[in-house]
Amino acid sequence: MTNAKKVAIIGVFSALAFVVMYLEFPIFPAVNFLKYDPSDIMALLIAFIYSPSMGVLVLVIKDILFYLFKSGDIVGIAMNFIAGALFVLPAALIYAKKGRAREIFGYIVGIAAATGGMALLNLIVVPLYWKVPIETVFSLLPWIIGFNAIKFSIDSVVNYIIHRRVKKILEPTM
Ligand code: RBF
Repeated sequence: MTNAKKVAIIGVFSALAFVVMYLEFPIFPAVNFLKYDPSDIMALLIAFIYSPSMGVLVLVIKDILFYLFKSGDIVGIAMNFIAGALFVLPAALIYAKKGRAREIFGYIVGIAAATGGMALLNLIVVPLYWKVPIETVFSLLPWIIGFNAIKFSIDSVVNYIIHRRVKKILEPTM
């Protein structure tokens, strides 16, 4: 694929991801600072169809755009990016276009990496960010784990259903 095509594809999918990130909504009232949005699906599609690094680039660009145009909260955006990368990278690296069993294993590892990694990171970041005791975060841990497990399970199911069709649509440009 030419560089011009790569730039075009990354541009289109980053823009799509940025727009759908506005749909963000909390899943659990106890942790309403954690919001679900479908934007990581755009990155996962590109990571599956083209390459993991192109998928991460989509994450970077949509998060920079969302920071500049909507949130202004660098901590929230950084957490969103790290969670997305912890999920997309293992899932796409394990899948690497090799069949349904590897694909499903990739999702499981991605969900586990993002859920486990973000549980640890929240234990460190939330006490610093809101000056609350770490015990408070421990009591929220089931909700934090549940949020990430649900978020990335939804993304996995949607990607599983649509990525082959999206690939067919993009094939004429490949
Ligand atoms: N997003 C996640 O997908 N998983 C997380 O574990 C997570 N932890 C966050 C912790 C804090 C303190 C903040 C401020 C945000 C966190 N986010 C996380 C990002 C959040 O869900 C949302 O996408 C961003 O705040 C942008 O609105």
